[in-house]
Amino acid sequence: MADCLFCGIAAGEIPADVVYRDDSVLAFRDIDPKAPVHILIIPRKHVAGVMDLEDEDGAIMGQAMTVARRVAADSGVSESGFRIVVNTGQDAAQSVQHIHLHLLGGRALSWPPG
Ligand code: DGP
Repeated sequence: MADCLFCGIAAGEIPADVVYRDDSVLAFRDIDPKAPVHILIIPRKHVAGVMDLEDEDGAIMGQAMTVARRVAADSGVSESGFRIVVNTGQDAAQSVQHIHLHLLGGRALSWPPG
């Protein structure tokens, strides 16, 4: 989608530290990490947010979660633990309108989040 930052990253038009890619999903390091491991996992398909998901998107989001498992293992946090977050809408401070999983780990994470 034109003017979408994460579509630009998925297309290779905007640089990012990509840690995993396949035909449907991309994972790259967050530009402003909130933990020693902070990786964003996105579907290549443009979906603005959770409320924009269609029934047919279930497979690709399942693939994104499977990639999260792989990236967690590759990042060395599968034993210590990690958190997967999907910020959705204004109250969750979603700032990029292309659905993404945050994978956060490498330190003890407090709960509940702020
Ligand atoms: P959210 O607030 O949930 O929409 O998270 C968006 C995340 O995207 C935020 O943690 C910072 C990250 N981000 C914003 N711009 C860029 C960028 O140009 N490159 C990368 N790698 N991450 C970005």
